[in-house]
Amino acid sequence: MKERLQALQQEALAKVKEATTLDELQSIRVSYLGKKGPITEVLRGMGKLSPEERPVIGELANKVRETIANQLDEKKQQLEKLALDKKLEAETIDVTLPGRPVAVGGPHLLTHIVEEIEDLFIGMGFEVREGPEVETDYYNFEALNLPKDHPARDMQDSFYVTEELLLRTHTSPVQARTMGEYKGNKSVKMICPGKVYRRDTDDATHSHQFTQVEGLYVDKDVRMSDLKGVLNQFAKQFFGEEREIRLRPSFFPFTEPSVEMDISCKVCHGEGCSVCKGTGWIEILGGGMVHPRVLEMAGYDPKEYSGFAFGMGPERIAMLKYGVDDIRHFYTNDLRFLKQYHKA
Ligand code: 2NL
Repeated sequence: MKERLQALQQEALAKVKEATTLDELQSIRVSYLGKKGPITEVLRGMGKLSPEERPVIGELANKVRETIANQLDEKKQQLEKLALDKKLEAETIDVTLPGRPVAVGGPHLLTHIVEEIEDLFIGMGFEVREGPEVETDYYNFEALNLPKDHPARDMQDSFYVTEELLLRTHTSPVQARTMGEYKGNKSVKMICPGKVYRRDTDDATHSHQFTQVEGLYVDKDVRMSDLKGVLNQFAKQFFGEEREIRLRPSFFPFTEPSVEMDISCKVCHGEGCSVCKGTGWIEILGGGMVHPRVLEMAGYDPKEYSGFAFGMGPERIAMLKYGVDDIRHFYTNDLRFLKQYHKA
């Protein structure tokens, strides 16, 4: 019996040593140490042994069982470690691989232009103000000297939300609101950039939604010469020191007198060419002295206060500065167009 146990141990240990998978180990464990295994069988047959032999064989059988079990455990750990190493090896990340490029966006050309305009006016002491895009009829028209029967208020020209509400057709209502807030006791020096809406058919030079930057300076003793000085400063900083400006008489319901401002053509410097259509000048904005009715409606006494106002379209300004030939380029988001103007 002793020999049989020793032989079993040897046999089992040899099999454990050769085993290469966890499944194999498990079947060795079942066949040698299981309830129907040879060692259990030996222990079951102990009754037939003499009282002297019984403790010796019992001890040996337990030892054999223990030895086999220990070896099985040890081998199991080895195989598990091997499997883990293999798995880790397969999952190795090569940190030296170059990364995938990430597409980086940038400010839209219009955003860039508007910020540039803002900076120039901030530099001259103007504050930047914004207001609602859905406006009341009062602030969009009435407060700007556009009475109910004025042709600019035609339903055909504006997007109405209700009888009294519409998408603003210019950013002037922001200025009318600001003057109203100041209650006629304070000077106002502001610009207001933002989106405006008109019921137009889109083409190369028209869009139903576009951008406007308007400016307003109200104080005691503001004159047309102040308007000319501020706009001249703006034009030279924005377009270049060599550009000249000129003012022509014009008409807007909210200013009197009204002007339009041209800058000298950068291509021909006033000689006349195809860019300026032979005139030597390019129109860039409109403005004038705030109409006394507009001051009055906002709570200012026109005998004490005066002001100038102007408005420009950043799309038109960007088109002139960069030679963009179609206003729709600003809204159709063709990256080939937009990327040309990305700054680092
Ligand atoms: C243009 C012309 C203009 C104004 C805007 C204005 C605002 C107030 C009072 C008086 Cl609160 N005027 N704004 C005045 C003249 C012209 O815009 O061609 N814009 C694109």
